[in-house]
Amino acid sequence: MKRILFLLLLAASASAQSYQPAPENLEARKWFQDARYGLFIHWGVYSILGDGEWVMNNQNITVPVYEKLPRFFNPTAFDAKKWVQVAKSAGMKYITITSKHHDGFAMWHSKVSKYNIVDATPYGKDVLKALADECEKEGIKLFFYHSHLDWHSPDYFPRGKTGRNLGRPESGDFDKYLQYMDAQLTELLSGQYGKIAGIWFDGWWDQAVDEHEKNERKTNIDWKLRRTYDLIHKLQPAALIGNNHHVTPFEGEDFQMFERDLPGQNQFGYNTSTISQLPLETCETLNGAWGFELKDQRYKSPEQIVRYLVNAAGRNANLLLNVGPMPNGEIQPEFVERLAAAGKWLQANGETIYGTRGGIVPPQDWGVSTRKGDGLHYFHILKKPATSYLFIPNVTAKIGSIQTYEGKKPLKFKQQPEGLFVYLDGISTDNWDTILEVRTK
Ligand code: FHN
Repeated sequence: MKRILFLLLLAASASAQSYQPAPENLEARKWFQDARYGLFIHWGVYSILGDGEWVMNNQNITVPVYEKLPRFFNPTAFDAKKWVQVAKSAGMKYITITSKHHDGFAMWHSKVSKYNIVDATPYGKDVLKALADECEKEGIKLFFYHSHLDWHSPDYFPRGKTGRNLGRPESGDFDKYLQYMDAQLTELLSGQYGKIAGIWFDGWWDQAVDEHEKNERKTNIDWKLRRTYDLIHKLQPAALIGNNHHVTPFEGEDFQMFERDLPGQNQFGYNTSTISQLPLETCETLNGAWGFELKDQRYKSPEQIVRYLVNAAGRNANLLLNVGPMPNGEIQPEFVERLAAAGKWLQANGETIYGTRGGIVPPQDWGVSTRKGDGLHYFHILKKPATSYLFIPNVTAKIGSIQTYEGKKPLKFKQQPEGLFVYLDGISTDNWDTILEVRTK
């Protein structure tokens, strides 16, 4: 506890200054952008109920009743090796797993609360530790998703928009809650879990001021975010901080995320923020749910997965694709098969995705482009164009050659002041993604 207080003090004095990412942090940002594809895992005791990770709030399950769940949580089929292999054969380079979701349950052996997988379940093992060790062995980087919002802690008070009918007293010490959160993060970042690629925060929005719904209970909350961010960077300077607060990034954050939308889109009302200069990531579900939902059959096809990934890369963003493992610890076969099929596509075409940045051509009706270094570009035709050629306006870079990525068939093109014409004669554009390899002079 002394060490934590000392680190908090250090972090507090750093908070006054503007954030200067450490060299290793800048290096990690580059790695992150090169990686382009990660596996999101929402897993907790809620999986037992097969009704998603919001079940506690949605069914108004009070704290003492919800606390029975850990007693049934015995995921004997959990195998970190298998999980990491699922990510690897999908072509993913990192895993982001829920260390604590909104239900407040710690999926590691926390020393500051008994409400954790080792002390409160018959399983009694630290799954994050097993996963961290396996990731390290297999060269997969590991992020922790950590919820600011907590439906279990009595000190999470004043409450936000959610978790209001869970039987907690109408009092609490928010500062104490923040210290508890920082103490838990310190546990995760103090080396026992190795080098952590980053912390993926969520739940800040629970108490954020909503312009459309002015509400006094949501004001005057100081989350002391800089204190927490500085603490993280102090413990592990390379750890990337992202916060799914649905607004423009705050000082101290290292990447920006978009939930269930490509950067620039806002289908669900979450993503009203501007696109920053930070590395970008979009997260999406493989079926319709984050945590395990027994009845959810809305699986995305391998083709949809590939197109989403390509669309993200073309907008300079990573894709973090989610699975919600079952309460026995297995990732359901419907997920595994689809991920592996999309992974096959990546084996053949990954070069046009990994290590790329958003391309010289902004997203078009027919698809997107990615860029590798300065002279090499990929045009990804995701939708059969209406004409036998592509017309791309405002291409200022001087095009040297264009050929198909598969089979290296040279294509005719014409560059005029109004734009670039690429003639597609003799090539099929009916594929998941028809890739053209373009060199600029
Ligand atoms: O409430 C969460 C939800 O459960 C899930 O974790 C997603 C993942 O992006 N984020 C929140 C909603 O913004």
